[in-house]
Amino acid sequence: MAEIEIVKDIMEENDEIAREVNGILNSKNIYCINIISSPGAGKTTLLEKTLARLKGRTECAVIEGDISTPIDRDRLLPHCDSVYQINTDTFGGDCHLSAFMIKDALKEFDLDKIKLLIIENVGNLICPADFEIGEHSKVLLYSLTEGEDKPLKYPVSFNVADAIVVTKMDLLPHLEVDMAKITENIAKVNARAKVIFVSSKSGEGLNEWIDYLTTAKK
Ligand SMILES: Nc1nc2c(ncn2[C@@H]2O[C@H](COP(=O)(O)OP(=O)(O)OP(=O)(O)O)[C@@H](O)[C@H]2O)c(=O)[nH]1
Ligand SMILES: [Mg+2]
Repeated sequence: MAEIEIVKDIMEENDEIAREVNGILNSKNIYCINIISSPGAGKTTLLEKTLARLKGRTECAVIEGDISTPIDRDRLLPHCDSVYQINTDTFGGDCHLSAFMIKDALKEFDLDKIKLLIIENVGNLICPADFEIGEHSKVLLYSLTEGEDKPLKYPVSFNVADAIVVTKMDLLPHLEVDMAKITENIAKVNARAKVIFVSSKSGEGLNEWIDYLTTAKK
């Protein structure tokens, strides 16, 4: 019982800080998305392409979340000056980002110069779905190589998403993947999310993704 109370307190405190973060972002007119996926679904690769396309159009900042290493930050720095890496091993190795980490990270940016804040959460299809971090929308990436059953096995992550981006579409000819099943299983757990099919390698769907990102409303 006591353990349940502690977990409840942690979640309530996190939600309160998330509301604070959201308020800061709103006061600066910054739109924020939280990208969630399993490890390796293609988050950083999609961000490389996204930042390259948005250069000169939209002022972006990125917060990278990983348990350790600055690898993803270093991949994005050539495309964007404002990239900050959070390594959760300094907070005990959490498998997700928390709102207090984002609140601290905001101090690293000139918020008057940013229009879009993209947060790449720790690669994990379970914990990030439970933690609000002040974002306006959650985007779930789902790569073709993960199999058709993932929406059914990880329903919470799929359900909280405002948009679901099916990645690595260029691999379709090489995989035994049933696209109808993928679409059907997504719809079973989340019928309201916008679903976008992309390949960061071939460029398929990237225009639609960029349109979604730049026209998304708070
Ligand atoms: N064929 C193909 N491979 C891709 C695509 N996008 C990413 N990859 C590959 O998938 C692997 C993982 O990509 P990342 O972008 O690092 O994935 P991630 O989700 O950021 O990974 P973590 O941050 O570790 O969770 C890399 O080898 C990429 O080159 C794609 O559209 N097509
Ligand atoms: Mg990554």
